Amino acid sequence: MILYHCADARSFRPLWALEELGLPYDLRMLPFPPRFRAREYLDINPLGTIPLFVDGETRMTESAAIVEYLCARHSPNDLAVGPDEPGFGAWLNALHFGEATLTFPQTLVLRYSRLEPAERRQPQVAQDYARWFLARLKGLVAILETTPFVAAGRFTGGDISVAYALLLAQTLGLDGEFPPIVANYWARMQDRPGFLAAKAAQVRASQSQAVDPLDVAKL
Ligand SMILES: N[C@@H](CCC(=O)N[C@@H](CS)C(=O)NCC(=O)O)C(=O)O
Repeated sequence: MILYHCADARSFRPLWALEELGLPYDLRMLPFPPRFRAREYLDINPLGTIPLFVDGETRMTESAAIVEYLCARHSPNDLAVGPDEPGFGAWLNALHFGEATLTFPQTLVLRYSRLEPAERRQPQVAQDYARWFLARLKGLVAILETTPFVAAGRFTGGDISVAYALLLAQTLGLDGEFPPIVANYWARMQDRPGFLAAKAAQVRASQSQAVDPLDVAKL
């Protein structure tokens, strides 16, 4: 399995899943954003986005779908929730909630507060979408008030999808506004050996491949 990755970008979701599952993989680091800083990447992924995940004939570019694929295939009754389990709907919802509801608004914050050249930045847009993201955390608070994980009462790929959005929020400096129950969940997620192993793997791979990750936190 090959994973094309930029440090702490959405490709961190499949990287974390690979580490939780203890699977062998080839991690190919790219500078961010690859569309501009690694033009040759467009030859293998015309979208220019990361992740790109390759497993034999399978090619995938949606981070939450790759997490679902890996968990369903390699850990159907543990990191994935089966269709016969009561938490099945909650797990699918969490996989999508993490990306569509919690990550998407933050991409506008990233773009209009950091990525665009100074004259194109839009502080009002960045501020509005930061608020939007923080308001959407109410959905996570409601879940965590009844259970320590987002589905099935155990750690699953759904937690990887949701907690990645919290990692991005930390990068953007929004974590100080997490409600206490979310801050506690985020601390628990960061303590997981799989999370720490994924963090270490991206540092090692950046160094050995001599890729300057241009971590978004440094922009
Ligand atoms: N919905 C996709 C989004 C992929 C995506 O937009 N990735 C971002 C990084 S977090 C990217 O590659 N941005 C650089 C660009 O758009 O050029 C997913 O969840 O993987």
